[in-house]
Amino acid sequence: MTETIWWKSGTVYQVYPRSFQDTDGDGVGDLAGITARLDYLAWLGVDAVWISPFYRSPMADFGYDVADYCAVDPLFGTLSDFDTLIAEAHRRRLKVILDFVPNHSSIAHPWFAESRASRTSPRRDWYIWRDPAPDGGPPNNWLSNFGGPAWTRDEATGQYYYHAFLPEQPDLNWRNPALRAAMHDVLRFWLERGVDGFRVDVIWHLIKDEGFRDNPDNPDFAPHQPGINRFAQVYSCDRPEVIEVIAGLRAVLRAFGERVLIGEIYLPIERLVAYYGPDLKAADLPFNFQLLETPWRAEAVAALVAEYEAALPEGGWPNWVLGNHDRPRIAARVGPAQARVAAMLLLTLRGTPTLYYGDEIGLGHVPIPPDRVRDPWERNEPGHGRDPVRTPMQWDDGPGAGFSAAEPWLPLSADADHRNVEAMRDDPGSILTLHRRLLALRRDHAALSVGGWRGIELPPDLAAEMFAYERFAEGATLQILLNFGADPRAVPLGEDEWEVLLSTRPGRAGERGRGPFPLGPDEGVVLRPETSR
Ligand code: TEU
Repeated sequence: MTETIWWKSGTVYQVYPRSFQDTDGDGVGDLAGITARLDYLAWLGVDAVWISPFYRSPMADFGYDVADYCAVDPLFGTLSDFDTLIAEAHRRRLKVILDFVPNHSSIAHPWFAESRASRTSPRRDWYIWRDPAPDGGPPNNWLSNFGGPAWTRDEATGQYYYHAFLPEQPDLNWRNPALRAAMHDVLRFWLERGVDGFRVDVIWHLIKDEGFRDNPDNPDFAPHQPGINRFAQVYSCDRPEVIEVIAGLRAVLRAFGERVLIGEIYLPIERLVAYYGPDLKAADLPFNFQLLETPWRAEAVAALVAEYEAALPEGGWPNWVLGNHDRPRIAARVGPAQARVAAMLLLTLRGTPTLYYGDEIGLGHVPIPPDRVRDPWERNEPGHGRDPVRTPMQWDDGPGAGFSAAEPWLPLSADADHRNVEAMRDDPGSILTLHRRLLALRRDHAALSVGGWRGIELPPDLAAEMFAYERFAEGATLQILLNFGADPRAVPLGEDEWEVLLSTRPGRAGERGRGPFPLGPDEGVVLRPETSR
């Protein structure tokens, strides 16, 4: 029997709600805007939409600082807007995944106000408070991911609180059972409203070393890196006890049926796969960010895929990510020609793909003038800010690119007049059409959505610039050939007749032939051998 659980066979599309669609004319996207664009998502052919945080928040980190886990921030609308969104999504057979931010709250959360009020407050232990070091300084050497120390001293009680991110984002204490129970209730609140799963923010951070030991030096630290990399984060995160906490979250979800738990985890493969948990009882999909970190070279990507496939635990379902709201846009990293090859890679590898909004129209790096910088990380550590990857979706060539009637909160890309959905949707050569065809192909071929994967062995001269593999299910096999280079290649495939199901170059679908396959520069193809017709 072919596995058909939606989060295995489907594609996830990430929406950054500030930047998808504004309906109330304030230059910032909102929930009603997402609802208004659901027809687009259904047309595109994705299966689930993951929405970055829209909870009540002072927006110090644009919603990753939550002041009320069960309320919609007025900037984005109301709970009733949310109920409409989910009903309309489900009507179109789209699943809705929320962003759950359990590692830290906002400093404005009432829990923190109570916790900070006194050393004996019943909620004191819901956050992480420590006495100063003997010299009065921070309790240990842990650093903030956004620059500077991870400890802030609170004058009233003389202790420091820990924050892995901004001082406005105090870390919650997941060793405390009452905090855990309160957070489980938050999950139930949204599950009861019909959400289909959660992407859990920095899930590998939830538990810190019990002894708060100093992190060791990172011998590979280079000055161009963010300051956080000065130390290897072995004690501040990725502690073994976290797996049981994640299993607890997943158990809450499973009581509601087949809801998905996706964990945000920036760790190397050998550590990442531990997050499936014993008997696959922790994260359903530990986010695989390896494509964000691997150099865009055929051999490096081929080695990565083989390593990841080999490392997965028995029954653990793979997943792939090419972009998100924290990392450079794929089109900016690899250029427009290779961005098409990258789209084919993402949507033909084995495992659930997550597509970042705007990547389907090839949005690149949008320069942000100094007076428009919004990301606090850019202010703390210039050059590391994430505004350039969070700019508004471009829908048409009207004012504000159809995103907003007002000045958008971040600038549009300079080519918005032609890099937009309206201009690209009927263009057979556009990257948007390519995405739509790839998504349709995944739906039509079980080999692509749920089938197996194996690498195709290439002669060394081809392997340097090409990555090739097969996907197979129910007796059918498809071949995927990806040219990472700018030279044409003749790829030996045996004597069978081949048929092009889809190419990154328009106009080749349906082409048939025998003998070596003529692969163009920067071209990717999905082929069907005659034996699989
Ligand atoms: O990101 C966590 C995180 O580790 C990244 O910000 C990472 O530091 C960055 O990609 C550089 O490696 C999550 C959210 O995705 C991010 O937007 C939030 O700012 C952060 O957590 C705090 O909640």
